[in-house]
Amino acid sequence: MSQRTFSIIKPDAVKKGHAGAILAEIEKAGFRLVAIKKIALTKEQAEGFYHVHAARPFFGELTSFMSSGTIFPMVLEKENAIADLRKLMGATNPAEAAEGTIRKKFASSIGENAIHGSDAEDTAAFEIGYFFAGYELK
Ligand code: 3AN
Repeated sequence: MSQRTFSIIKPDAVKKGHAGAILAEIEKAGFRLVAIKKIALTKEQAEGFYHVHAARPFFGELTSFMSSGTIFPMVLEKENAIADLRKLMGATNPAEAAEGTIRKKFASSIGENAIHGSDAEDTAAFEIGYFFAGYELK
């Protein structure tokens, strides 16, 4: 059954001019692009998005980075989308990411790691709703 997930091309990848190449990888892997936006977050908006990580030691660094420049939030659809996108992204730390993954190709560090992908159905639903209204999802 088809499933939706949420992803962000992060500021490091956008600044380096990798947004198009990352989108191409995603489409090549069979995802349908349901919706996409080009925006920049305020620090408060980044804190709201990452509220589950509020107690983590890297929360300040993470939310400063995610509000440091343009991002492309998007909604993607395919069978098994959540798990398959995580596989395509590779490990959080690019040094541990498998060959052929987006983070292996485009990420520079554990913090500046090119792409976000939802890790479960409930987080995907929250994250899609944080950035997109129902009428934007077709
Ligand atoms: P993932 O994005 O692979 O699901 P999480 O959920 O463990 O990883 O972490 C959320 C985000 O927080 C990561 N994408 C990464 O940008 C950042 N992050 C995780 N661990 C660290 C760390 N040790 N130092 C800085 N940033 C981190």
